[in-house]
Amino acid sequence: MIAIKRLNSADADFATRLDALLAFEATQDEGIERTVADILADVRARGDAAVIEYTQRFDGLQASSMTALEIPQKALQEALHGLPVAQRQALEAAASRVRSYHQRQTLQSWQYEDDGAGTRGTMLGQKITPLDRVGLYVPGGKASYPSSVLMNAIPARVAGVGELIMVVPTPAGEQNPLVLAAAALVGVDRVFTIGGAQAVAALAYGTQTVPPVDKIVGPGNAYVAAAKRRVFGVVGIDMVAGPSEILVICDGHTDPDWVAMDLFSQAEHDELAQSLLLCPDAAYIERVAAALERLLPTMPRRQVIRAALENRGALIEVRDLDEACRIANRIAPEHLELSLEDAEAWVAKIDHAGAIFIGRYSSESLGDYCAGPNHVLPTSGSARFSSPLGVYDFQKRTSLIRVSQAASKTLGRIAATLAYGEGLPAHARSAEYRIES
Ligand code: HSO
Ligand code: ZN
Repeated sequence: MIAIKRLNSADADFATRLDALLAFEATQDEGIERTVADILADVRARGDAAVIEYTQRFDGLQASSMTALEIPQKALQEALHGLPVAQRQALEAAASRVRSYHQRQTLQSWQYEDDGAGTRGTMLGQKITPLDRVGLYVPGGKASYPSSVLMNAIPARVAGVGELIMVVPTPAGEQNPLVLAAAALVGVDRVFTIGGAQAVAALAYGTQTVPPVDKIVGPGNAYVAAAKRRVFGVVGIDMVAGPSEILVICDGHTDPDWVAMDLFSQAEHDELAQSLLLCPDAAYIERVAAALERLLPTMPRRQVIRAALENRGALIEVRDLDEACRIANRIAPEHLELSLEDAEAWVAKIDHAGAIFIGRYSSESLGDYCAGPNHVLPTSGSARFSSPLGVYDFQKRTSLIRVSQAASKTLGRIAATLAYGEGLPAHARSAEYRIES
């Protein structure tokens, strides 16, 4: 039996139990923080030599120089050409769909003439510029996802980022050919086989060999997350993502096996992943529960799935679909499936979710790979205030101000008055010089 929690929104303790289920704080481990601070300082001071030492210590990878830790372009191309045809085609199809979705996100520069009374001839605007250089962190080992290489690199490329530097740890030298092929496909400029806090430090501060970047994106373990948090300010970072989450709202008319497998799909990522079902039909919930039991033994990753379902999963009976939507908004899940009749009509009721999958055929797994939208999404309720990774994360906005002579007098009087009010007379005089001219 899978000990997945059962909740009912009609129970008196429902709110408390839901809160307990959602409580997830990426704990800041003292030990990790100290280790990471030391590594960052050391790489900042000693550059390549420190990165080489840590890579040997943590990944068991011997290198006489940083050059030995860089994968040449030729090897990336070979990885791409060496892929089985089906994988190559799938990767290309996914990349092209993700590209075409993200092209629609590009921000455009704009400007307007301010021709109000006394300000004629003034132009105001916003100029959009891509970041010069971005670092992409790709985790090593089992959490190394080629799809994440596409999801992080493509929006950067679409934004027009000048240079993309990827880091990927290869413990004991083991490289993932699909990851390298994805890097080649999206045109990553340089790839280093380094990881952990030392790789984040190298990207943030630069070393003799690794050029310093302006922003670091991509998922990583607790050390990488801590390092990203610490270098924030020196460089930009994307977000510090928590474990994957899926919330399915079902009306009780979808094949229960589909819903069970959708719950498994995120559960198989991580023992702390969260899979939730909201449904008004108690009998249907039992059918899903039975499907979970029957299908689990067939899953190669059943241990991770079981742990996730038992740790943070739940089957939740609700009064009706309206209530389900209210609870979904409270949860603000990373992924929300509306497995409903006339699903599109319910989208209006959802304000907080990273991505909404509309209708019974829109399985969340399609969004992970190839639907088009980004799979880097806000987790742990942060969809209340943040958005999927996108092209706009790789573009900056610069304000443009061109004041006409006439407007300098009109605006000068307003500015000078406020400046004297703030006790900043140099500001006031600077504005007044133009009035007096
Ligand atoms: N669901 C994950 C992304 C992913 N799934 C990659 C499969 N591969 C992020 O929420
Ligand atoms: Zn996934």
